[in-house]
Amino acid sequence: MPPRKTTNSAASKRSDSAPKRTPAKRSAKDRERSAAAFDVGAGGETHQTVADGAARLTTQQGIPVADDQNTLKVGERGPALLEDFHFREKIFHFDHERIPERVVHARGYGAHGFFEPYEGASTLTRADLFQRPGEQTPVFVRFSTVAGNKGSFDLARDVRGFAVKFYTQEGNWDLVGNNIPVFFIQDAIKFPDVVHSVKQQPDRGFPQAQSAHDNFWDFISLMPEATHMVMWTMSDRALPRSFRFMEGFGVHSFRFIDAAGGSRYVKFHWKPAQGLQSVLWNEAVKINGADPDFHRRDLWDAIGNGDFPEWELGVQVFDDEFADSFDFDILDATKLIPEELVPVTPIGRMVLNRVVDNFFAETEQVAFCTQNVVPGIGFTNDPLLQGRNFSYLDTQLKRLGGPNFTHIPVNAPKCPVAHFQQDGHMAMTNPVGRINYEPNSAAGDARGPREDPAGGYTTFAAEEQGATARVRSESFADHYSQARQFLISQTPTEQTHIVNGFVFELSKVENPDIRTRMVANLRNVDDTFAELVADGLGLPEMPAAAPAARAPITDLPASAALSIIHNGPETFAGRKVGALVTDGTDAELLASLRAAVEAEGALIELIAPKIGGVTLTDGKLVPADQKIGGGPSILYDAVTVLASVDGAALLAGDAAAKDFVTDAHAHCKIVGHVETAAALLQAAGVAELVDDGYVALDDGDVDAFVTACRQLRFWEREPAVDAL
Ligand code: HDE
Repeated sequence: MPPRKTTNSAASKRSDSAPKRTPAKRSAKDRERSAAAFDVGAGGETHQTVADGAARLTTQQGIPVADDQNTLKVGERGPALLEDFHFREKIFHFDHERIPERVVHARGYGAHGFFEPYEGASTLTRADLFQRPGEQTPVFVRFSTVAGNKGSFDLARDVRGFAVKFYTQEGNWDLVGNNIPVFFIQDAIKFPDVVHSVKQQPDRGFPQAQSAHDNFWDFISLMPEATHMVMWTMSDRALPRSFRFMEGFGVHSFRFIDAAGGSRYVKFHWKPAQGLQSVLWNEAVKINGADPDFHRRDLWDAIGNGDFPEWELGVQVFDDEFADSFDFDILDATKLIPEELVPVTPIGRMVLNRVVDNFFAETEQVAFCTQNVVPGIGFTNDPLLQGRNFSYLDTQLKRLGGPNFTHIPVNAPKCPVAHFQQDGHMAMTNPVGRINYEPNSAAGDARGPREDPAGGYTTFAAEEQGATARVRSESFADHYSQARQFLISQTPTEQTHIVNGFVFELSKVENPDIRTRMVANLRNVDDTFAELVADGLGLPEMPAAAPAARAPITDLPASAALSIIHNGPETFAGRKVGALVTDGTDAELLASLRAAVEAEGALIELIAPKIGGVTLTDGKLVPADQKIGGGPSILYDAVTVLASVDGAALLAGDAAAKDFVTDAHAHCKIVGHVETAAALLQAAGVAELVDDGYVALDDGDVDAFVTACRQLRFWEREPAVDAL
């Protein structure tokens, strides 16, 4: 077949496929319209054909397509024909591209990697993936926010989901956790209520992806059991700098079953090798505008750059004796077990080293189910966990449209699968042969699979007794003691952020009674703390403390493990410096700065007046990574201001350049600067405020800058800045 002419002429293409009308029959108006349609329809695009060696375009049925630009019509302007099967199939498929988004955790981002156990893990559980030290088990991880819809922004003040699917040789194990070790509620029956209260209000359809509104705080203020959790969600934990810099928790107590069939309780912890790090609220608000995809981009870029994020899996293992002696019920998901009481034992590590090929196929279709456990891992009676074990399977049916979602590659086990389940929507892996039932009298392979009493999953034989009742155990009644323990475990900087978090959120609440009720609850956590919140809200008078179901324990010791600042990294590795440059920036300094930052395992991006770049002192043009305004300092962990005298004079009148500096200062970032940039610092209003978080780079001491960056923030500046 002669290659079709590649042309901008839609008219000539149209004449290939559309029934022809003789020019004589066309009115002048027709010709005019046709010419206009040609101009608009062509849109300047080149119609690309197989002539350049590309694969042949087909329909879903494999039928080769000759024209993908025009629907089938009668005449050039005539009615479209229903027989246009290519058009109908294309639009039909497009109309059905979306599947229901997750009712919670709709916005998320996933990646592939592996898990490998350490020596000794096999003594704790018979689970196959822990048996052979160093042997890799593939994993898929999806991080998420909870409240926002799929298209919401990444830096919501919210809990983050941390869901891991282990494709073990004995089936898929899903550890569906969060980045906060406790939860809002104790019993699964309240889950729809807490989720309704936080998501957009049903009449107006907003607010989106935020808890700062009446419905949420109304519910929370009436649910004392949520107090511990909201201490966490008002803290920096709810504003992670990156998925890479946050912890993960299984939250519930699970069971480890060992080779002898013995059971001990276990709580799971993921600790990031990169150290913990969060952003400030004022920063988060701005990041959401500048880059709503900040977290997903970070993960995508880090893996793409070969800077593979890594977490250590740790476990707190304990027995009934500890459970009985503990001040709280180990089945209560609003409580944690301090690491000082039961240490976290590292049992393996997880590395994420591969981004998805297709977001929809993998990240959107991945179906986590808490009830996916493997031999060696079991449940407890935590009423939240028991409820989840119903919910996740049920939700997958709705989202993925049928019972065969395990046939989708991201959900399919990577071990042999054999059963007599069959048919249903989209059945992809189908049994062969005649036998689809058991028992059967067939022989050999034709028999199909059989149960394995010794190696198969056996539920731990827990002794259970009691009368059927809808009750909440008395052992779940303490709602405030651990909230207080969390508070006193924070550094003063972090405590201030928690106060600010409550003040911000409750200031968005329109009904003053809700604010008062919430402060009344917080009095049970700590009086001074409650007073600070009340003062921030301008509450006319302090309410009496809310009646507590059980008097709080006030002498629980602080736990350093609960603070982010106490668990920061010792390096600046994995972080990013934003360097503001102009024409005339010192080439030598920039080169040594880049070398020092990269030697630390961090990245540097150049931000310049124009994306085309700047000419340095050596006369060379270096391209920029961002134009000022597109690369505000909120997107970086530390900044340097390297403008030349002329460049600084120019930028002193540029609002985005001034914001770059002012924000870096307000967000307590480490700022490297040169004397020549003084005019910009002056214009940004920080020239007189230079403190120990500023590093002068004029003498080329780039190492001092990198060393300062390791502290991530210069928190001593914060009281003076008060960037609420
Ligand atoms: Fe979930 N949760 N959840 N949850 N959850 C879902 O399942 C549910 C809870 C968590 O990246 C849903 O597939 C109930 C605690 C994560 O795909 C749904 C209860 C924790 C993800 C569901 C809880 C979580 C979900 C929605 C109370 C931390 C995202 C879509 C009993 C330990 C997984 C879906 C992903 C998702 C139900 C409480 C973590 C509706 C009923 C506690 C990380 O099934």
